[in-house]
Amino acid sequence: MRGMPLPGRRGFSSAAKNDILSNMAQRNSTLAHLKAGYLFPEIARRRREFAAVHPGAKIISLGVGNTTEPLLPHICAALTEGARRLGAVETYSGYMDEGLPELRGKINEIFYQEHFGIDEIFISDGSKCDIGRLQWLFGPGARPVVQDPSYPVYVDGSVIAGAAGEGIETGYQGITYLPCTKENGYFPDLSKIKDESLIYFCSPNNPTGAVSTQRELARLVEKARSTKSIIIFDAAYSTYIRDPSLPTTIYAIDGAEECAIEVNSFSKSAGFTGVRLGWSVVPHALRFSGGESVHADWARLQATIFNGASNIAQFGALAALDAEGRAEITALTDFYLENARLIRTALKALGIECTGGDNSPYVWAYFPGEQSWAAFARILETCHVITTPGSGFGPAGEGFVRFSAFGHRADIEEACGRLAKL
Ligand code: PL4
Repeated sequence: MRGMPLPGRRGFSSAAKNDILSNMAQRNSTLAHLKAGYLFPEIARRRREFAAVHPGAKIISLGVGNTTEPLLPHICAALTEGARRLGAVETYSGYMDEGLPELRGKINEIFYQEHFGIDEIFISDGSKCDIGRLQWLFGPGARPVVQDPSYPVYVDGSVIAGAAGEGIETGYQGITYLPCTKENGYFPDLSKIKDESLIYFCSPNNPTGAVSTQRELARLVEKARSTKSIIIFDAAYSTYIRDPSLPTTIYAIDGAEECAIEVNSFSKSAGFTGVRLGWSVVPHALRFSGGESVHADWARLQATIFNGASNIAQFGALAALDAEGRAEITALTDFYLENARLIRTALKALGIECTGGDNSPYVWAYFPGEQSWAAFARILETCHVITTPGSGFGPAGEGFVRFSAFGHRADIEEACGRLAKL
C-alpha cells in the first residue's frame, strides 16, 4: 500500500494565513475555560524538565496511577486466543456495538448478583471514556457536584461540556465542590447538594484512598433521591476493597437504581490500562427530571458516537471473570495493596500523616504548611520520586500529595528507602 504524495509544509504568507483563519471553523468556546494543562501531562512535563537538568537521576514514579505488572497467564492466554479467533473464518467477529452478551451476563453475575437485565450493562473502552460520554447525556444544563478533591475528568469534562464556567481560584464557576477533609473523615457534607444535580462520586476514592461505608452511601442515595439528582458512581477501584463490610457498588444501597449510574473497568483489576475495557450500568428504573428514560438515551447516544470495545479485550475480560481469572485479579490487586502498605509504613515512620492504601491503591499524605506543588518538587528534588500534587485534584487537595502504589516491588522498596531523606 502506498500513500498519496502530500504537498510540502512550507507554510503560507501572513496575508494568506489571515484569509484562511477568517474562514476556519470556530473553536468550542468552552475549551478556553479550562484553567491549565491536564494534570498528568503537566506532571510528565515537570519530570522531563527535571530529568533534563539531572540526566543521571534514576527517577521512580509513584505519580500517575498506571499499572506496571504484566498480565497474568490465564487472562493473557484468553487475549491471545481472542486474537486467534479473529484470524479464522469460523470464529471471526466484527462490530459488537453493545458488547459480548456472555460478558455482560458475567459482569451482571459477578458484580451485581444478577440484579440487572444484561441490556442494562454496556461494555465500553474504559470508565474515563464512559464518563466523558455520559456528560453528553446531561449537556450544558447539568449541575455538577464533585467530591473535592476528585479525579479531574469529572470537572474538566463538565467544563468542556459547557456545564461549568470560568476557572476561579477556588475551582470552576457552576460546580459545587464538597470538601473531603481530614476533619470529616473524607466523606463530605451533603447539605450543599441542590435539586436536580449531577453528583460525581468515587469510592474507593481517587485520590484520598477513602472508602465510603454502607451507611455513608445510604445517606448519599437518600440525598440524591430527595433532590431528584443523579449520581455517576465511579467504582474503578472496587476490586481493591478487602474489608467485607464496605460496599463495592452503589447498588448495594436500596433505591440506588432509581438515582445512580455506575462505571467500572478492568484497568486496575486485571491490568487492562493498555488493553482498554470497562462498562457502565444504566438501570431502566433511572429517569431524568422530566421523566424520560436515561437508559433509552444512553443506548441511543452510545449507538451514535461509540462503536464498541475491542473484541479481543472482551474475550480477555470474560476469562478475567471466571474462577481462575478472579484468582488472578485477587493476586494482582493484593500485590499493589502490599505496595501501598509499604508506602504508608514508610511515610508513617517519618511522622507524615497519611490515609488510604488499605482498600485502595492510593496513599494520601498530608504536608502541613506546604503547598502541594512545593511538596511535589521537594520530593522530586530530594528523593527523585514522582508523586501527584493534591491540589491538582481540587482546592481541598492543597497541602496533600498522592502516592500511587502502581510500581514494580523493587522500585517501591527503593522509593520508600529514599523517602527517609525527606
Ligand atoms: C491517567 C477514579 C489514574 N491518563 O482506565 P479507565 O478509563 O477505565 O479508568 C480511568 C479512571 C477512572 N476513574 C478513576 C480513575 O482514577 C481512573 C484512572 N486514574 C490516576 O492516576 O488518577 C490514571 C490517570 C490517565 C487519565 O487521565 O485518566
